[in-house]
Amino acid sequence: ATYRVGILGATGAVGAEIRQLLAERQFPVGELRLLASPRSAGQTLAFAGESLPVRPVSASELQNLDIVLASAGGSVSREWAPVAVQQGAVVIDNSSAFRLEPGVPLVVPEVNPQALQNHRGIIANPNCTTILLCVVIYPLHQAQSIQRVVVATYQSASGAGARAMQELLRQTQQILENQPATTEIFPYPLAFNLFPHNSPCNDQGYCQEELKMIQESRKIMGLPALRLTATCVRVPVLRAHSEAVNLEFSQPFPVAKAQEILGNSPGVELVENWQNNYFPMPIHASGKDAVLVGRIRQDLSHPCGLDLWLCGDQIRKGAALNAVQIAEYLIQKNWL
Ligand code: 2RA
Repeated sequence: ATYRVGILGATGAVGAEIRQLLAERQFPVGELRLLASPRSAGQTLAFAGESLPVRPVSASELQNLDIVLASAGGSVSREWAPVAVQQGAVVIDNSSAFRLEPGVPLVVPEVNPQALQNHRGIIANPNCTTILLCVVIYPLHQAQSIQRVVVATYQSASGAGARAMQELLRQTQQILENQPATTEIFPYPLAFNLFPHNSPCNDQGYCQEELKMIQESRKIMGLPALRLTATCVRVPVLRAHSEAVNLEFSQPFPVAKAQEILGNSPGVELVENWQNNYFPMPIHASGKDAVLVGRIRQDLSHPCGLDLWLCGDQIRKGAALNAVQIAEYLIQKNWL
């Protein structure tokens, strides 16, 4: 069987990665329709040896599709995902619009694929930082319940889109030429700098990005009372996020056991060489499917604590790959 697939947000970094992954993974595409907001439509993009037009999204353009992979921002998803579902498509949405809604599965295929069975047309792809975290900590949680998570993120420019990556490159050039770094996407210069994630803060001083990690991790892992705190930071890296993670268990968790588990977990690659001080780096995680994990060590401040470090491609596993894997799973289980 083949499927009529729509990419909504086809001109963005994640949309481009989805198109590439559909080809790379030989997804059974019968028809590919490229859609974007009216301001982004008009160009043509290549797929399977053809040049396909990027059309402005509309109700009629969303007819006769089986799967829509959406990554065009929350407002576009809120407006058009229900229209696509009403017309018979299953929508896998990368925006935050529906992630916490009851009845909308929020899924990392390596963690909670069974949640897909009860979808009602819309499936939410989690935030990139949450996907990378859950892929790594869930296998450890299955071995011994996690009591608390403390995570600090080092987030690449790509999380703010393709234009943000261009901004980092431009600012770097400007600074090397002794020019002032100009800002359009980010509120502050990112080149040779870093800043706490600039999503809006609530009255407890947590920004939206940090709240996403807390709320989404709880929903994905089915742990509504999970104690998790996060500090999200934007760093001058192009397309891979890194995260420093501290886990607290109720019993000591042997490092060797954690390394053995993670070395055999789906979607995870152990990169751990203490002698040579060789650990996961964004330059090595970029372009890879796997989340790289290393620096796994006993927390010296707590007998039941474990520290680890991870890097994962924000555009790929953090967004596009996770969404395509969800679509593959739906097909495999005939849950479309
Ligand atoms: C960011 N995770 O990195 C958010 C959105 N992709 O800004």
